[in-house]
Amino acid sequence: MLQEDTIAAISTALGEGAIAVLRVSGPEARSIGNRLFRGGAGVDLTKATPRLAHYGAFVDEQTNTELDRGLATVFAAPASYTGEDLVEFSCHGGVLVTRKLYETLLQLGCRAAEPGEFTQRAFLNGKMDLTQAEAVMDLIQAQTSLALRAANEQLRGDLGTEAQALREALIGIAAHLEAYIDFPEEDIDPDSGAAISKRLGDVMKRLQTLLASADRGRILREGARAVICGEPNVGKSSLLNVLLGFERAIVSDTAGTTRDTIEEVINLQGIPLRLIDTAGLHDSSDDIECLGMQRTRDALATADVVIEVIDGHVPQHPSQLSPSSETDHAPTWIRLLNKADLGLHPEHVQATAKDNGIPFSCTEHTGLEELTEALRDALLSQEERAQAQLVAINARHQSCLQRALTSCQQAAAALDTQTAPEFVALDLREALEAVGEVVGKVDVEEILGEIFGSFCIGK
Ligand SMILES: Nc1nc2c(ncn2[C@@H]2O[C@H](COP(=O)(O)OP(=O)(O)O)[C@@H](O)[C@H]2O)c(=O)[nH]1
Ligand SMILES: [Mg+2]
Repeated sequence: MLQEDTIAAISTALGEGAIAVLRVSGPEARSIGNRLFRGGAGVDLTKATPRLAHYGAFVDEQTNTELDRGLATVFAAPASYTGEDLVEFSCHGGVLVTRKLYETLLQLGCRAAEPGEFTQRAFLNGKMDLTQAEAVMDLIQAQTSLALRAANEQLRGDLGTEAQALREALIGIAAHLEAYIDFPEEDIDPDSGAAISKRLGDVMKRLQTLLASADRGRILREGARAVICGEPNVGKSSLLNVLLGFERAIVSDTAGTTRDTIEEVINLQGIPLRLIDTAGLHDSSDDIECLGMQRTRDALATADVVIEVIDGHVPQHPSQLSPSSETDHAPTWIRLLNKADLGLHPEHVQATAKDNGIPFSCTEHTGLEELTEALRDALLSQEERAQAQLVAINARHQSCLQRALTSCQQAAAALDTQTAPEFVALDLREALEAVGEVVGKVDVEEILGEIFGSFCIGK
């Protein structure tokens, strides 16, 4: 499925740097590239040895002026990133020189590549499945080592392999059913029915395991949301600064200093964590403060974890907050008894005895390890962190897999109630399509044609 036009792009970030890389891919890549590049020792890119860096000059053909000198590397189809003929040019990393080379390539007949088009071609030419193409982006955008590891595993094909295995299992089940559809007067005999149910149950379990990684996927890709809340002056902004390692928020003993939410991302031992400092919650008639408090409540509604800061030095006021009233999705709730350096009030000492609060001090940094551990536990379980595999699905995979699971559940229910095998087969077909979408199996119809060709649904 090779593409007809030849595309070009500047593949490195535009700015001053030691080198920049331009890429050309498509049927004319070598011939167009050869018109830009005058290889030393008479190297001709249309015939040059692939995967070898050739040194030469980049020349504007029309004016015969040299634009720069650098390297050209040819990758011959299908052994290239895109699966097509591909040439990579490395030039000096100046903004102007890079642009000039790029414009020259366009003048010579290349089309400007769309965002992601090289990877799209790699997918269309069967170099990678859709999950791997997505992983390329995840890898580029990864902010922490865990996110990077997850992206690498997906790029290696771990998720694609599992989706492929699930497809094969579903195809097997469909084939098993086929016999009964060929002989419509026969009911599925109980033994076969049980065997099919068991295989279907196994597929559903594996779908559920994948679906359970959706939260982890979102956290690794977008960062978990940790909302710092509590009454005014308890040390919320101080906590943000301690966790960030620099003075980001204004700390003051004047209540109501933080009026808007402040967001900063930190790397919590591999987990990207979006820290959100909020305006203190208390009764106030100040309009701006009330708006700030509304933002606090909005932030709480989408929190993965809530860090409630309490002034541990004084007895606790009746709380304005409670885990159930603020959110409908029950984030992990961590209570920090701050200002422990001033001495904890006896009431809070009791709370710590019941494990209901971590003694903490922003001024002396005590309790930091306990807080870090609690946050890590809240976001990724011990097991997840230690897991050899870190498959973590994204929102698109989640929607496909959820549809697949629903269809499997319907198929299982149909089997239980001994509905005609055609209906079970229909549900399986839907499940198969949904799993196929995960890897971008565009030829689902073909495979289905093979299996379902002998079916006459609706007779
Ligand atoms: N002694 C002591 N004072 C603290 C601690 N944390 C914050 N403070 C002080 O408490 C006041 C309010 O702090 P701030 O972070 O602005 O509180 P916020 O209103 O909850 O954001 C400031 O004067 C801080 O210096 C702590 O752990 N120990
Ligand atoms: Mg504050």
